[in-house]
Amino acid sequence: MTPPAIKSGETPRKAPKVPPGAEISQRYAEPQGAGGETHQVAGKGVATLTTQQGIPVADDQNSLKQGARGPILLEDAHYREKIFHFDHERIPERVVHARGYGAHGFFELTESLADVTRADVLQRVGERVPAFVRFSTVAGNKGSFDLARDVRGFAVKLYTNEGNWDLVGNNIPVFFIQDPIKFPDLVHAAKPEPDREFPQAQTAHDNFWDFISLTPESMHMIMWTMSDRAIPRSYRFMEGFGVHTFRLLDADGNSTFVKFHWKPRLRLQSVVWNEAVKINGADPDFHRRDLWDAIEAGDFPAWDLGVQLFNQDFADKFDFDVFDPTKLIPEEILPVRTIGRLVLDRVVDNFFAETEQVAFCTQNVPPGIDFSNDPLLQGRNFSYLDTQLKRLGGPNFTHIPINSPRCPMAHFQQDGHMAMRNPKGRVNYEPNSWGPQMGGPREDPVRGFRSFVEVNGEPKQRLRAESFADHYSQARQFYISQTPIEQKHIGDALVFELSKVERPDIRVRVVSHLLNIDQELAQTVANGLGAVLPKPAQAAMPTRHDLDPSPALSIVVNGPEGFAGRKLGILVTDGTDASLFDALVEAVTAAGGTYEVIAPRIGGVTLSNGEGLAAKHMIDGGPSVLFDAVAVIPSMNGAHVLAADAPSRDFVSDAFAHCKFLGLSEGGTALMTAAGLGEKLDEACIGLDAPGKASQFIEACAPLRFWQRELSVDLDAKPARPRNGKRKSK
Ligand code: HDE
Repeated sequence: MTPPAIKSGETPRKAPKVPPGAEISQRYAEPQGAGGETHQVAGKGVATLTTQQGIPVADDQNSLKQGARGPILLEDAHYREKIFHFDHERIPERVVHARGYGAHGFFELTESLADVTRADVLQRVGERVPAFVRFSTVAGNKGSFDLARDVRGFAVKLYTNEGNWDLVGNNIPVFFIQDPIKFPDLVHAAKPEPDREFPQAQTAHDNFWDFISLTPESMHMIMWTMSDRAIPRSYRFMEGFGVHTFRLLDADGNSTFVKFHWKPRLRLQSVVWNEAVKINGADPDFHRRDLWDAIEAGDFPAWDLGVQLFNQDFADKFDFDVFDPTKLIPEEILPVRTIGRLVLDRVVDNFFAETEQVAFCTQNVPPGIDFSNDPLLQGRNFSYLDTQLKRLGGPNFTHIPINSPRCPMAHFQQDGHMAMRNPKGRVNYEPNSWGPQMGGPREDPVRGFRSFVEVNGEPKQRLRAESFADHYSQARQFYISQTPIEQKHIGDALVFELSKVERPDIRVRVVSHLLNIDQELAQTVANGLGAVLPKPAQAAMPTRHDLDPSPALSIVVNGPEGFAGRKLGILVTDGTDASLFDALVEAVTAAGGTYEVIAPRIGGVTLSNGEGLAAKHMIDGGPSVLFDAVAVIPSMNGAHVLAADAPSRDFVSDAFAHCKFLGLSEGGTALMTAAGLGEKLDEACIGLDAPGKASQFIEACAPLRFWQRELSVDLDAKPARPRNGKRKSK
């Protein structure tokens, strides 16, 4: 008898594309042992192991000794080289943005900006240039977890025909500080405290909030980092922003100001804080795994590139200084124009060679793009080159393939550590008189990079512009642009973070700033801390209450429209209804989503029709926090077994607490009852036993979450406040 078929426990993968250049790395990827052998020596089809100098190695298992039990000999050059190299494998991690993950792709222009810039990459619709993107968290070290409450880096390198364009942005459109001289203080305060070296990857500690409470300009950014923007579901569901105002220059040197936006095709999605805390334990690599899996499955993440273009006249009339990086320009005032798309379609061959060694520099802009006087941008333009020298160990980091421009390069720079391509020929200086053939490259006043010509007769001084002095109005605008549930999350986050602060005076000082943003928020946080409401902080400028809410700033308003790009967890046991399982798989696949099977044992289960079903996770390793929605479809017998198992009860109670949509078989409902939720089932707990219910369930999962539930189960929940209504000041 042939054994029953075993179904896969997850969405089947499409065959990964073979990336260009892969043949090179495959030399190293060839299997060293075939047919179950554990050790193989070189021979037909198997490469010979060599030292770095190319000397063939006879024995890589034993060092050279004087007798089998004698001392190791210094003459063992292979051992010496191997250990020497290993000892030097690390380079310094990035001071900030140490934990990150990158992928390759391309940028394609969909609307020409030829009328405002001469940048070659922004001229011809349909043309593509290669891209490399690195996403990151800011505060944590290289080995920290992905779902820290933090800003996410969104650094894009476009290999254009006129050199590399590095748009080194974040997933939040504003920043903490206005002057780069404060950056070391900000980062020191956010990182682990220097004596004890904790907490890791967290801003929930005294030093961070002490600095923030003494730096009112950070309040707008704080509203963002305390919002769900700081705990994204995936890089794929995250916006990116160039943050600063840049300039576009045409051939005559005329300037148009520009702000850059990356808009995810999958729209916006975040997780909730309690979920983030648990994801960090269950899968610290949640975001990098998500990106890798999506690309490997052929479900390529994509973003639209949008621009906000404006002239000096707009800048003069706008409510805030466009050079102030703590301010944004609401999309409702200046719409975002889509001009291109970014697609990530290839994972790296090697993490270190590409993601770790990639060196972004804000000062890398092609002709036709230029900087504004945003002081933070000016400060960054100095810092990034400096940082690369330290990290990559010398001035030749553009010789590393990931950093190398893909367009022709010609200059007279030479030598230095690890030089790979010194200029050829006799001449290494200019001007020279060796003529066009031998004399090497020459400047090109037409094609070359030219800066915006600006007359600035100002005195040299250490001053902050008066026009940067309003620290609260846009913080308030962000807050009133959020839906009630998002406002609640901001309050919850502030209470959580400040409850980890040991000094009461620091906690109260933060509340004094919140009073300048929103009275109710300040009261909520004070209540949450058990503190008495202080006096408002002294403000350099009074908070404006006349700014309209900007719906573009809400994640919930801009959430997914379906289940595409999202993941369903399906909890099964022996005896699970095979046709229900098939119907769920069909519905989730049709919606563009993926699924993973969770079972009591990794070996899988036998479905009601006798077919085997492999599991992706054993229940203890596949908690519901890893999924956007869950279908709980054990058989009745299976449900009785799961009812006695704490991780199985947690699976449903966490999904319920995190406001997820739950699809339930009869057995699933029994498990809910065992978890104490039998009385609480609501309209987002959807029975699946009737025909057609599986696809209805997947359709129902389209919104981010069933937020009404949180308002009814969380003790801190506040009554909803109308979002679009402008609130009167109190
Ligand atoms: Fe960075 N930043 N930064 N930063 N930043 C670095 O450069 C710095 C700022 C951002 O994936 C470092 O290569 C200064 C704003 C990203 O490799 C360093 C200031 C924004 C990345 C540095 C800022 C960013 C970095 C550390 C204030 C959003 C990761 C390693 C003047 C627009 C890039 C490195 C990657 C990395 C300096 C502020 C984004 C030390 C001095 C504002 C996404 O050079």
